[in-house]
Amino acid sequence: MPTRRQMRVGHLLQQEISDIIRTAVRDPDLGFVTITEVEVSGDLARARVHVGVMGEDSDVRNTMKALGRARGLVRSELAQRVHLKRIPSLVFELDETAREAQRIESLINQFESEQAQLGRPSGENDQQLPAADYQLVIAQIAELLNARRPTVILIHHHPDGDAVGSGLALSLALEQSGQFVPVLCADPVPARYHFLPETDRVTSVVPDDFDVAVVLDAGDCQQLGELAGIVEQASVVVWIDHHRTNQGGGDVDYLDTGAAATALQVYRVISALGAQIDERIATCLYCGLATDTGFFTYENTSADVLIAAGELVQAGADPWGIATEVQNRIGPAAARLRGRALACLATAANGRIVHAALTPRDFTVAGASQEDTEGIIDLLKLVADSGVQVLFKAISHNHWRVSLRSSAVDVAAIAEAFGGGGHVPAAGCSVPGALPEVRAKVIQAIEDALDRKR
Ligand SMILES: [Mn+2]
Repeated sequence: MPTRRQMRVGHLLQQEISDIIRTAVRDPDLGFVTITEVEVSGDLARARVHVGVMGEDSDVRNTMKALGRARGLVRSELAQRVHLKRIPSLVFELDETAREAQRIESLINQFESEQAQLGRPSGENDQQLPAADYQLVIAQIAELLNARRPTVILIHHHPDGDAVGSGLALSLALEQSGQFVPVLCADPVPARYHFLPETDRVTSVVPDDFDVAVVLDAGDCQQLGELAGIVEQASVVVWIDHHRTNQGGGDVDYLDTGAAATALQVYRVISALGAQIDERIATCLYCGLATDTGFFTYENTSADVLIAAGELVQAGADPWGIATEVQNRIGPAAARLRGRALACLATAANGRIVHAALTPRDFTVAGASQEDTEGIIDLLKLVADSGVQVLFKAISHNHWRVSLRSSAVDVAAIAEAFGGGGHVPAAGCSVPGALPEVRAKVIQAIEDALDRKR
């Protein structure tokens, strides 16, 4: 058992060595290193520095060699930074558990996505990794972002409160260490989120030079719309997402289907960065949490979510103000569109399916656009005993965007069958064809799913 003094010195060395490697070691062979632990001998003369290294085997070998070469430099830097009688000799050791954890996580992700493809309804039996198992990947992301390489953040097209809030929060946090990081999005920020700080950082203009891309809240590249190609251009891709259909694809994937919002994951990353959660960051993260949980009413509203929301309110987020901005801001066109959706509401499967459609004519008469459809699907939930809600929104007479909600069946699996995706209780897809056919096909798929449930 190490003494308390050994542990204290070990912890101090861990912090300082991480910082020295990040800021003072300029060896081009050095990859992404995370100092996982420093063990100090009883006489404080020797220290074993355990390191996790990201990447291929060759990256790991080169990095370990570079660390060996840097030993003298690290010790002399330490001598200037820490007040110890003598600086312990250092041995860098590869922490295989770190690589093992990464491997296991990717296996689990693969398993989950295979389950998703099989269309298996997942509910209470879903294998969910406890938050502790993500600590390593969170630390790796923090390490990478603290290295201050030119970075861009990418969020999904048709951005929602979680995408915009997560993107801006991370950009604001990175600004604290002097980095300006734009939030790239194929579409503009909807008006209801204009109250968030620095929304002009959300842009579709891609900077000439960047090295790292952080993808947030997008289930796959297609979700990035016209900016999908950016992922290929980055030398390192970090993917942070909570969609069950996400199959990974970044160099570092932090995929947590148990997280109610990407904002919750970004909150953990920002905390690991050592950034201060100020009022602006708290507002952005709270907005993400609130919008992805239907203002803390959907089934994904866990204790974790409420605890995080409480912390964010303590840090300055204003729940009433945010709810007012996001929810009570529909214009007359959106209100008319809601009316048209409710007026044509119909049911199927003995009332268990509630559906409505917005035709091109509905949009024209209401003077509304696609953006005005947000929230309409939630109105369909008002109908008692409806297990599944479906909204058909015209892209054209022969192409329909379909939103699905359910507390009874796995709508992500249904959406996937039509080439879409999403979460178990909330998903979407777009289906070509005339409305009667599209509606019949989708409702049949839901009825089949309901039958299988019986
Ligand atoms: Mn989300």
